[in-house]
Amino acid sequence: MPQPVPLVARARVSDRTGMVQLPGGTFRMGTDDSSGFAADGEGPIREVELDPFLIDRFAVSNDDFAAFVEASGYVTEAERYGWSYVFAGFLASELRRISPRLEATPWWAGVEGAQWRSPEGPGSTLQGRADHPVVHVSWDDAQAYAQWAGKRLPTEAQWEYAARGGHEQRRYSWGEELTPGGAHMANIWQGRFPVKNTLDDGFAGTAPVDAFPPNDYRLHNMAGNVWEWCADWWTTDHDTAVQQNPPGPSTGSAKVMRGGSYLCHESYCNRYRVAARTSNTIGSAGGNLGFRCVADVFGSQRAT
Ligand SMILES: [Cu+2]
Repeated sequence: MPQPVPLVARARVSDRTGMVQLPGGTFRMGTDDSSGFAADGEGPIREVELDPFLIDRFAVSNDDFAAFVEASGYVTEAERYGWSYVFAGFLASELRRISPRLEATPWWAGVEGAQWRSPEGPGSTLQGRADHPVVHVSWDDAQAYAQWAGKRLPTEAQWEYAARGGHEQRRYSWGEELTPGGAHMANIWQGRFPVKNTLDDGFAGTAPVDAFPPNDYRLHNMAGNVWEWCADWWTTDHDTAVQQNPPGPSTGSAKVMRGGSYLCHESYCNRYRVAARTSNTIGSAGGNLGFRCVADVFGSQRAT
């Protein structure tokens, strides 16, 4: 057996702009922490082995997505359907009045004309948000971007391994405390959800993709800001045998999302924890859902 090398020390920035190469190896995925959401399938903890891979240091930005659309002529699903979900608190009163709400989560309004270029519907623009994560992109849209970029969506195991930053079983991607020394480490909700956001972290909606300190793998916003699509179909029933490069279930009805968003709040949904997870159907889009990509390490082989 070779001596284990600290994972953090082995991560290095790749030649490929904005990506970092992670060493792979074995890590413990999930959590058995009772303060999490057991029904989400956060546990049980299981050992996963991964080959080395490259991952974007940032979520795909509006500028990145614009380059893709310009080059390919791609039209997103929210544009084709003609509407998407927007946090009602961001809407002008007129739009708020006419936009239907979701019954269980009335802070979500279905807004006609909401799409990646107009995140709050008609009249809203990306001005000042070129470096914010693209939102209102479905899983299919994210997949199309990744293919164009010569990349892939991360498997859920890759995503969680990356988010953990080389540390075993911490609560957050930066450590154990939500605000160490009073510092905000992620773009989440402060105040009383969903009526009052005190903006202690500086942001109501999305923040720039490089906002907040990176984790120890130099990855930004693995918690908060926007949920990130993963490649895997959703399940809450995990294989506990040691798995190598698990791709998730072979089929399903929803795809995994990880990381939490600017709407996550301690009292209601603390899904900015590094083991937290949720799902959405592949055609779904919303104002707090984006993605980042991974790629293979060209020509490399994992030492066995
Ligand atoms: Cu949440």
